[in-house]
Amino acid sequence: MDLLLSDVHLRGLDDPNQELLVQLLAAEDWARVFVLGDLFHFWWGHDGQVSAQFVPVLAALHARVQSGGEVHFIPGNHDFAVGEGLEKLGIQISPELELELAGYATLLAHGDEADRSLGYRSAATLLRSTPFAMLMRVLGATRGAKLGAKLAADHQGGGNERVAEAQKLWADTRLGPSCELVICGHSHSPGLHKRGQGSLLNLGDLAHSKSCAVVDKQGIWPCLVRGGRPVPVGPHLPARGLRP
Ligand SMILES: [Mn+2]
Repeated sequence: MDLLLSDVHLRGLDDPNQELLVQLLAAEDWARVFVLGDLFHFWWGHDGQVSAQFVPVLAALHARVQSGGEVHFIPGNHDFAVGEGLEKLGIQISPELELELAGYATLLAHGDEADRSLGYRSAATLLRSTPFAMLMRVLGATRGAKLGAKLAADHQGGGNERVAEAQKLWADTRLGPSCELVICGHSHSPGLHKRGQGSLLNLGDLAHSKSCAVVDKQGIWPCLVRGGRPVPVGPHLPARGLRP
């Protein structure tokens, strides 16, 4: 079975969602774990170091790799400067992933690319600029993390419906003969949407909705985490053979 999750927005050792995710990662012998971005509320990869604040979840992800599983990480807008620390743990990093899931030609992405608003685009451009990277280098890990925590938008729960609508239109530009399913996060609005040329599955967020998805032989199941385990909710995408 595979596990798909996004938007945990982990803040540190005192964040109860860190233990929740550790439990979820240990709940099954997951063949593949796909983390679709914003695992951390703020992450900056300083020289391949990892923050002590996130050791429990990093150890749990590394344990999946050591038991023969695959762990894939698609950086989000809160953890795009991923550095080499995660790769050293055997976690595979890619900006997007195209693969077959339950018989569907699938694209996995964080989903922030859908937000073309000026405010979001200018903030994203600034944070990804060379001067900002130089500033983070000067500040170092501890002071950099303090600045990052201030800059990271304060998610108080609830989905962003404007972004969720923009993601439907963005998914339409990606769906087609070679892509039948788009899976993303970012808007914190879980939902399975039928579109003209395929489907869009938004994973929602593990931070507040406690939503994720599981893939097994029967198909792709939107889930809520209850007692550290994924519990299917709502309609699922039934598995099928790949089209010739
Ligand atoms: Mn995001």
